[in-house]
Amino acid sequence: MIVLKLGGSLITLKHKKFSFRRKVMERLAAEIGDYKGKLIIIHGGGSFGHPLAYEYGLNNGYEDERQIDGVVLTRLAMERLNDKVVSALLDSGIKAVSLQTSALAFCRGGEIERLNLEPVKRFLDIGITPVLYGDVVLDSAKGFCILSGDRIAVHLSRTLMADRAIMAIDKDGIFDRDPNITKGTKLLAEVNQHNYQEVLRSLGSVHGDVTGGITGKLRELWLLAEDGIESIIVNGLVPGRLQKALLGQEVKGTRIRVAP
Ligand code: IP8
Repeated sequence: MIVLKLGGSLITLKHKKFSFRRKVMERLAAEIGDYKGKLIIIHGGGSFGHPLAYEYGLNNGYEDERQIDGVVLTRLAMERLNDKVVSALLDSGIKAVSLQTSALAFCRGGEIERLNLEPVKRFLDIGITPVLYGDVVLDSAKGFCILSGDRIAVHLSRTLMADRAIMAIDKDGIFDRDPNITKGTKLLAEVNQHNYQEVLRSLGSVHGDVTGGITGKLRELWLLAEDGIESIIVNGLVPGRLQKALLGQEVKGTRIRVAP
């Protein structure tokens, strides 16, 4: 079984509120359709979830009642994005079903406390691809929090013992330094126990994403690697890369694993 995360910046235009990249999603759906094994798909929030979550300070948890508008609007925006993703998958012949993440997942202090795996497993068992997404969820310490799609992908990969995880984003992978700031950066083919700390240091903190951007992603994936599950980050904007990754073929990207 493969866990696939479709990044929010890949399927939406991150800096234009509520802009879905329909053509990109249609092509990705066609590439996904070529993989015939069991699959769980999770997608991020992009310009549907992040601007609202940021505007209402949702990741700080419950501070004042004005945030409640933010909670309901963010939930609605994520439902709308999810509907577009699932519709594109169905149009491409993938038997996919949406699972409302905020009804399955509960957090404590931003960490997953409980995630009801039952629907995920049972849909998989009957040959249906469950689709979850980064969402605003209830938090027993903070009231609510933003649960990132990356964290869900890692949690599901670990608890359901995925063969591997694939993160499709809008970049080629992880670079030796932040390519948004520095010129002449080099793509890292692999992050392993020998370079992990150094890569983390050189990336620093990335702004504009309430769930931590590429640094947050790498931290999550490293935890997974330590549990023996390999992941790969590939550029979903380049036709064919996601398909190759799904089929287990050699592909440009960054692998995250504990090297033998
Ligand atoms: O884009 C966050 O999920 P992510 C979802 O995977 C929201 O970090 C609601 C901002």
